[in-house]
Amino acid sequence: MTGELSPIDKAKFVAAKRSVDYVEDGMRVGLGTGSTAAWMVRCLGEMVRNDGLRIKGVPTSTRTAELAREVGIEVISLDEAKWLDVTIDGADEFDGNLNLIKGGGGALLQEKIVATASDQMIVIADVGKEVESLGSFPLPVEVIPFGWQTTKSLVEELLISMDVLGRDTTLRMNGERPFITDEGNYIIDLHLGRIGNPHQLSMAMNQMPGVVENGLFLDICDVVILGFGDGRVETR
Ligand code: ABF
Repeated sequence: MTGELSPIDKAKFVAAKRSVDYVEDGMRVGLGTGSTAAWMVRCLGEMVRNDGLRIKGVPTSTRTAELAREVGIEVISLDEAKWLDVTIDGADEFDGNLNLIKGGGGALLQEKIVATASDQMIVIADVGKEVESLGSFPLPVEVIPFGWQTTKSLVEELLISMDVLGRDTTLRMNGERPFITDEGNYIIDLHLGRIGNPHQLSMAMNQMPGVVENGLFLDICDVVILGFGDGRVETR
């Protein structure tokens, strides 16, 4: 399954491989999105095909749904599952309190709904994702296309009123056109540098009518499995 891997891919792979130890027969499993989560989906697929593992997977994006079916995992919707035993997903950044920035891949809304509906959320990451404080990675905010420029201005005003260091905001593009999420929305990336009070920022942003959700995952993650380029794995 792996062949010759670069150190970064090896780090992602070993974290993903360790995470499937948390999955037991009969579980309903939230399947994350991104390159690290894709390794985890492939590992689970191998266990389904070779070891007779019986699980039901709830994917967090159309990309993950396709991959899960391809590797032999039974895919159901969150409404069919109602509640999940565990969700395993990647992240863009995590801090010492296991708070996260997610959404670099554009799937933050489904990822947050699925993670919140799980007894346990496990994050798998390469060592480059560990930070002292969140914010170097641009914070994605999913917004309704209607009036997105007005919403963007309101977000900028909020950043000023909250004295956030960086205030640059950009509409995420896909070539010449805005990037469109699985739910048909846009994403505005906030280049903040450092987020002093993530709880306050998250709550204030989510009160704006045009904002659907933001990429701060606070008090949701239970465990981070961290992979290193030399094949080591640590748990936070
Ligand atoms: C998803 O994929 C995201 O929330 C995060 O943006 C991204 C991480 O990607 P990768 O594992 O490819 O670094 O989990």
